[in-house]
Amino acid sequence: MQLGIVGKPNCGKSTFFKALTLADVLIANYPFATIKPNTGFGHVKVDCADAFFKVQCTPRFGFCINHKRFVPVEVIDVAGLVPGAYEGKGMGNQFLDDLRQADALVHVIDCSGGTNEKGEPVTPRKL
Ligand SMILES: Nc1nc2c(ncn2[C@@H]2O[C@H](COP(=O)(O)OP(=O)(O)O)[C@@H](O)[C@H]2O)c(=O)[nH]1
Ligand SMILES: [Mg+2]
Repeated sequence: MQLGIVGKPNCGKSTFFKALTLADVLIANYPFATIKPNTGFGHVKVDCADAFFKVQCTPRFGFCINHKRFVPVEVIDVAGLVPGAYEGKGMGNQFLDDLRQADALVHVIDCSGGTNEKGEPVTPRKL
């Protein structure tokens, strides 16, 4: 299963990706720090059926520790989306190509308003 991370530039997509995968990626306060997509694996922790059988399983994918199964999920972190991308602005539609394979998308949102639609840092909105 592949999960795609989407959102405007400079909103924290690579930060979220790094937290999920522990991969060492460039995180920077300017738009389009990520140009080539980053891919890595995160794990979803679920109860394993091996507890019922009172054995320790050895799964082919991911791993199992103390009856907790860590199911691998591939994550892909791409360049940001800007207005006019369809006309070739920013990274154009290239990021859509990178994301096409994903089974699900996670939309990262900058709730602080500290980044404008082009990914440039601006004064955060007062709440
Ligand atoms: N205040 C704040 N800054 C964040 C948060 N997540 C990321 N950042 C900062 O936002 C900037 C852009 O982060 P990055 O992950 O490179 O964004 P991307 O362009 O969407 O991949 C960096 O300076 C990060 O340190 C957050 O939750 N809170
Ligand atoms: Mg990034």
